[in-house]
Amino acid sequence: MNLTHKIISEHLVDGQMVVGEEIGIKVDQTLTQDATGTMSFLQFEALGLPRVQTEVAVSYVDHNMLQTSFENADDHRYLQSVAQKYGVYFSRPGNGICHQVHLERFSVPGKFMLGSDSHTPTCGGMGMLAIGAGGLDVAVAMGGGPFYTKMPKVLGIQLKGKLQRHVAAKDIILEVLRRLTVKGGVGKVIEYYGEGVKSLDVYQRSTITNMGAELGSTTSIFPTDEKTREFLKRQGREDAYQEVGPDADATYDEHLEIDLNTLEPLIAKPQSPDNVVPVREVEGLAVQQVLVGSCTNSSLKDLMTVATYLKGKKVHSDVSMALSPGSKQVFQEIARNGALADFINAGVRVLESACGPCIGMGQAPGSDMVSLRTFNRNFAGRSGTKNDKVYLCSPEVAVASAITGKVTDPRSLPDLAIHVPTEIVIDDSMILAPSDDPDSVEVLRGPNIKPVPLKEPVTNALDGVVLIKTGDNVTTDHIMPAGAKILPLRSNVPAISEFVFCNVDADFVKRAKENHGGFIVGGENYGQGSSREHAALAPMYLGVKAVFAKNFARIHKDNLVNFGIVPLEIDGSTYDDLQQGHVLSMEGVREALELGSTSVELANSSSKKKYAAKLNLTPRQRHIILAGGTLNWTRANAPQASLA
Ligand code: MIC
Ligand code: SF4
Repeated sequence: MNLTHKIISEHLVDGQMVVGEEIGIKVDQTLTQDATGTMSFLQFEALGLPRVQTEVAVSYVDHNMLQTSFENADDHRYLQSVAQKYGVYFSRPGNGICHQVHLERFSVPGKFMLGSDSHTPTCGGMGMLAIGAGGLDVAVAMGGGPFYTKMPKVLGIQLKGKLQRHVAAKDIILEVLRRLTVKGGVGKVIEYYGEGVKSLDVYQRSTITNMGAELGSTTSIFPTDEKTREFLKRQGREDAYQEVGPDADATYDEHLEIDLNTLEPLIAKPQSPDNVVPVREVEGLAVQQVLVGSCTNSSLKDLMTVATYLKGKKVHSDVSMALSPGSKQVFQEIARNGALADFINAGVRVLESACGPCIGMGQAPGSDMVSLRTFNRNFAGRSGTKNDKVYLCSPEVAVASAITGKVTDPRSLPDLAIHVPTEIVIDDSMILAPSDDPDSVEVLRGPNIKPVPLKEPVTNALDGVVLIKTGDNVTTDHIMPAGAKILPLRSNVPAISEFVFCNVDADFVKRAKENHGGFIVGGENYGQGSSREHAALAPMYLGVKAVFAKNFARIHKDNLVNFGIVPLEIDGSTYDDLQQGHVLSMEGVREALELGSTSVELANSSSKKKYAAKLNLTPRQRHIILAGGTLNWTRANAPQASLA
């Protein structure tokens, strides 16, 4: 067996491990963050359970950190009180980015984690099977319910050789993205193996598993070894170590090989993480912003690398450089060992330990400015600036370019030793344990927190107009943007709904309201990117009844089902034919869902054509849509003490 199969088989509570069939997996740990967490905890409360049921549940505050008005601070207070009451650890704002902190303080090899953030796979660098999902799936998991998904294929990536000077772990995942594209990982777990693994430490492995999310994959995972033990030892958690890995004769459904010896520094050009070219192809391009941080590249090692090359130098006068350390631990270490002074001396703008600019919370680049970021996503407008020019690269490329003011191949840097401290101070004072006396805890809600809207069960006939037709690879950032203006509204669905598709089509919301809802038509990989369920919840609130797409990204499809919107697959010619404003109708939708039919007839009264739309849903998903969404279905089907 490969490692993925081993962990799934140890956690399997429902179904058969046959590719494409639905399986239920027991959840050991959950992770939530504030931007998805308020909704997730409101949903958990709606389930009516007294306490979370998983071994570990942690609630982080790292996304909504700008407090330009009362909303975010109110949400933080709600999250802190609800965590105290229901048995959840609470990582306070300032303690760091959820994935980095979880890797350092909670990750355990061989365990299964579900997180309400698409970069949950970061902990795959620790030999965990860690999958991102919508907040509602995580709420159900906190209640003890299994996580349901289709049994993925396992793509084995064999790493050969060793990275050469100034070539980074980031270049490995950029190379995978270059080869597979943003849809190449759909339906697959990516498992790394081979002799090249040994040379990578846990930070490097986690950069790779983190950005594996950009492939659309279910998750990514590495085996554990002495490097993992060393990492845990530094964290004072050596007893959590367990050797996990594939059998010597393990097989994979698909296979790829990467020769680390021949890999060179790479960069993803705007506006997609798979738009990857060698750095030398864009070398010399003037750069106006360099940002180091995000859950991909903000570890102690990354920051020490950047600090080492910045020491005694100044950031180029045309460049604004900023840094957001991945965790308080990392921040504290660079302060203790003097690297922070090197950043300050060089002219770096030091931000707090949080997602920050990665989710458009500040540092939006100016008009036509080139921004180089060590982050994982450069989707259009995500930085907060329309028509942005965001390039994704390694910390080595970032620092080399910050000094010269133009995109620079880091192999021109000298060879300096990078000292990563081995003795680190462990201080968990920013992680609050849950209360021993839950009855005494009052859950505090501010006026920004509105109840979760529920949907009526789906009707037998669905009709309406096509409200929008999109192209391929539309991201949840297109559907439901984030950023400093919109993110504070995550716990207020009526308010956030006003921004659906706002950067793509300013009239979408008006049209949806005038038509009392309707349909969305999408291309391939519809809804890729983040796990934000607001990309389903807000359209549902506006009356969207069904989405027709060539195919869907995994998490977004699950989120549509969770909120009772019917996802239907259409072929290329149907897609070509359907246009915005067309009036569509489907008869017998409930019957089709009840009988398990795989197709319904879609009539287009504008073009007078009829098509077949495919219902590619598991029996469980059909029941959920029939019930009007997961909350209704779970409440009707699970005993109240636990959802197990
Ligand atoms: C992201 O990187 O897009 C986010 C913000 O972390 C999202 C979660 C969210 O939208 O709250 C993700 O990756 O799931
Ligand atoms: Fe935060 Fe960016 Fe990571 Fe998402 S990708 S969790 S916004 S740092």
